[in-house]
Amino acid sequence: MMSYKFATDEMMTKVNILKEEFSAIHDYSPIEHVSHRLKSPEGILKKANRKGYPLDLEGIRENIQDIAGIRITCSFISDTYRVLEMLTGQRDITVLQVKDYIKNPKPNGYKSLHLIAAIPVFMSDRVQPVTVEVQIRTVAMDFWASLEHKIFYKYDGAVPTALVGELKQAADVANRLDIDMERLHDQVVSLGEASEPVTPREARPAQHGADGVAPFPLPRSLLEAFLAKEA
Ligand code: 0O2
Repeated sequence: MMSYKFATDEMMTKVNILKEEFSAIHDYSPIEHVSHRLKSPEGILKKANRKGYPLDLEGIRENIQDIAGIRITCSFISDTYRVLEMLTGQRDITVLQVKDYIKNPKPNGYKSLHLIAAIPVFMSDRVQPVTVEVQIRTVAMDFWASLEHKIFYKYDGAVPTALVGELKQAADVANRLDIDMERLHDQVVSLGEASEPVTPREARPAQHGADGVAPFPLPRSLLEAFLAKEA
């Protein structure tokens, strides 16, 4: 369990770096929220039993791939694929499997991207590759999945047929919302781009210093604060 906790910490750091970098440098971050959980020993045994996996350490380690779990929520569907690409492109992450339940939703309406990846955990005497499951989905998909999860457990898996139908309808509504919100977002972005006057690069005045290197632009307020301090 300790190695799974360390792997979760490492993956959380990776995701938080992406989130912070985007917030600091770009207008918005494709990552809205990130959370993590470790499956409890009881939950692990229940799943192993339900799936008929061998109930020993090796069997569990090989077959249960979501002991360490990270969940990332994004605003838009395109962001989920963008985040997946950013994570799978990192050199120390070994992609074991990608399950695309967005393109191929489960029959109940469940949508999400699942990345099963191995991440190296550096212990005092060895490097251990540890499996982590990263679920990436939109806020609307997450809202639906949380409620469906509660209902599933409330009925111990035997959800009444009427409710199953209503959940499927709610999943379709959530999907419609995702599509409409992304379309609106794209419209707003393209309107913003159209209203910005663009100066061709070659027409801009050269702003290089004596050493031929473009100066790093400092915000005016920062310069004024320095000058005021000096005075
Ligand atoms: P918990 O309590 O969230 O940990 P498979 O062998 O591929 O058929 P497996 O290994 O369970 O099944 O993989 P899968 O289907 O990708 O599911 C992994 C996790 O995704 C689940 O873990 C859930 O967290 C989530 N998930 C998958 N299907 C659904 C669904 O229909 N509804 C909701 N709400 N979540 C789902 P656990 O261990 O099942 O549950």
